[in-house]
Amino acid sequence: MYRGVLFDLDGVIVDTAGYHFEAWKRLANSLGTDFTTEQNEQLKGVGRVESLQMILKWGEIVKTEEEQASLCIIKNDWYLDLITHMNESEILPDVKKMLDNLKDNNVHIALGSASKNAVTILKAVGLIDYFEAIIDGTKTTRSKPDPQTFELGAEALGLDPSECVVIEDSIKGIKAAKLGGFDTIGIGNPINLNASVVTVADLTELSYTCDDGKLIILDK
Ligand code: B16
Ligand code: MG
Repeated sequence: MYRGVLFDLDGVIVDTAGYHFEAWKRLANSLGTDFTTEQNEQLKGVGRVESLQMILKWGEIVKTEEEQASLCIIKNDWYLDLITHMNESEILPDVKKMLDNLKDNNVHIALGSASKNAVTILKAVGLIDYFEAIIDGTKTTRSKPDPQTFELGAEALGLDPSECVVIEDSIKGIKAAKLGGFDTIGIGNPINLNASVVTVADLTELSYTCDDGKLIILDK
């Protein structure tokens, strides 16, 4: 049982992978290279600069640090154009139900995301008020699979990692949580996300109950 839940954002609360793909592909094409959906999969949970560096490496393109910084700004401007149209219809199935359940039962809730756009997205879909703590790419110095994101999340909730569970869709995120001593709920393919307490396709498949400030996972 857990007193706190740390949610990843992209792929758990909303599916922004398609928007990231559109913006990265446009950037890759402008640099004379391509970017595939398979490559996009590998960028899940990976921070912005590191994602750009992977795309440049795949395209065998060399850019200075300054050039990389401007390319990240261009990509993010395109990405922001796409996500400003987001609304609550884009919240993934049963996410709101779970947040309501946790809140009504005094289970602590935090966000643990690599995204620097997390607050914009949570506001756009109307979920920001559920989160007691938001640890995003603006607050961390080390990216997943380093456990810092989740360690800061537990600390902000005043809990020990052993009292929290992390909900994640990326291999790097699951690894980060494990390294930090957290249990995990994997969202997606069980082959990719092993070592979780349970892995489900989405939150509609998760059996749980909340009682007296605690989340209890059923059917594991
Ligand atoms: P931004 P998560 C991650 O979010 C995404 O999975 C990843 O594809 C993205 O590159 C990263 O955020 C940085 O996002 O460009 O918005 O700062 O899954 O950790 O919530
Ligand atoms: Mg994710």
